[in-house]
Amino acid sequence: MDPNTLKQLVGEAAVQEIPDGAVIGVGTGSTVNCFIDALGRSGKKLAGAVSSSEATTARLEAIGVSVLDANTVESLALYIDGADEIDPNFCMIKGGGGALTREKIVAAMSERFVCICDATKRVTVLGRFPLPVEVIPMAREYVARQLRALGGDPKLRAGFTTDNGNQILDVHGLTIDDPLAWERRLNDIPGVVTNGIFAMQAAHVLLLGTPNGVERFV
Ligand code: ABF
Repeated sequence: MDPNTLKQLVGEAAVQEIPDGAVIGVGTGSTVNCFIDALGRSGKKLAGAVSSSEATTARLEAIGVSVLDANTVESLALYIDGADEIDPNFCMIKGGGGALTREKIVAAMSERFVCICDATKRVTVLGRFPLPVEVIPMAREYVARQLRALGGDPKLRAGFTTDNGNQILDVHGLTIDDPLAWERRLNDIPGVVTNGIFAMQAAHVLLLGTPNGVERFV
């Protein structure tokens, strides 16, 4: 089954997770785009959505969903988003799409994180995918030196600026065997806005697209 079909399957399955009339958080990426398209086809009514990126905002508004300012919402019923990697404890690497900061904020606002991805994203230990780290531009080289001292090989994501006006270092060569400790350690580096380890905001539900259909794990 081709990857896009798997994304469409999990996108459709995610629509079923949404309570009627809910306010939800929506992530970013191609799998999330399949979810938004399925939501548009479903006729399901939402009270609104908080978006994790300008790209997702545009796609939600195109299907008539009211995109709310996060500052006007206290909590969200659930958060639906993809991942670059997910481990057996539902800790993730995210940020390949460059939206990790707003994704982590909206995930933190949500009661339940539903991760939608295909089986290729499952790993035993995080780190094969280069870890995105959003940095304040004036601190980029300082942060890069700290990441090298931790054993990483940071590469500037060329020509890319996040929705927040920051830059991203993609860090190769890390073995993230303790995601929570690594997330906290990277958060402590001055100049780091967000790192792409989602351990404090791990998923609660995994909808996994497989050749046999969608498998649901909790
Ligand atoms: C997004 O989902 C990003 O955090 C992550 O990089 C991306 C995965 O994108 P895709 O669904 O296109 O594989 O939330």
